[in-house]
Amino acid sequence: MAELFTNIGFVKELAATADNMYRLGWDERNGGNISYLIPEEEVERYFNPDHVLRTIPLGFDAKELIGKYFLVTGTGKYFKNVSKDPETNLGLFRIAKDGKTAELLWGYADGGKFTSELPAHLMSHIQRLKVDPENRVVMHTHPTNLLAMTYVHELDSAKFTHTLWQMSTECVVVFPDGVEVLPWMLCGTNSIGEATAEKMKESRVVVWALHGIYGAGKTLDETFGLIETVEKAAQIYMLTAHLPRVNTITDDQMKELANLFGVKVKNGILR
Ligand code: 2HA
Ligand code: ZN
Repeated sequence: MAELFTNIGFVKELAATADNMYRLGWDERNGGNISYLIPEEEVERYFNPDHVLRTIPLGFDAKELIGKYFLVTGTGKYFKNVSKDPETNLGLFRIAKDGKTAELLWGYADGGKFTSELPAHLMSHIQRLKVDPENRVVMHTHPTNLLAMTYVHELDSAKFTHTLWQMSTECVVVFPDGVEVLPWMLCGTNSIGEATAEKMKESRVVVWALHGIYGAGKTLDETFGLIETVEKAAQIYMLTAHLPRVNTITDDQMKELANLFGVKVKNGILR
């Protein structure tokens, strides 16, 4: 039975995403975490919703998400191990009627629990669902170049966004809502969760300075692609920041791109 569960589409999909992220060097040791909202009818194809293995306190109030199911990476677990042993490294739970408890239906097989960053994940889901009812994914990871960039670039969100947009032609089209940057904050807390969710009102990408990134989207592919694009831009920045800039993408060119692709760019960034 356990083996059967590892063949479920959404479990395989999340494991493949963790593999890709690990392979790119973004998720050293237990770095990174993913939460994936699974529609009730999908869950009920495989699981008896009345069969709760155990309950785990959330540590905050997620009443907006009561009854929703999430597949989430485990605390202390390594991305490199997810596809080898999904049942230990992932868990599928429902937010209980009190809004403050996770009802585990599958996973965390060694007695573990969800990521320490669950507040930032669930608070971000709540926020993104208000902006986009189809949002299903929140992803946190430590992309190398993006992290490096937060050591050498001003942390002003508008300036950071403008620099990233200049770093490759497709950026303004892939993340027209830009990135929002948070200063260094203590991770794993409700306060960084609240700050992240607040930023998620404005943007699907939130940078945690000197730590990593949060991305949100409708699918795992889309969210991974979003972070991949931001990270590629940061890589170009880190490859060129110390060299004289001879050429650049101008604001007018970015406006032309936005017009061509029909995207609305965040206000206050292009002149
Ligand atoms: O869970 O990345 O931010 C490991 C982390 C914490
Ligand atoms: Zn982290």
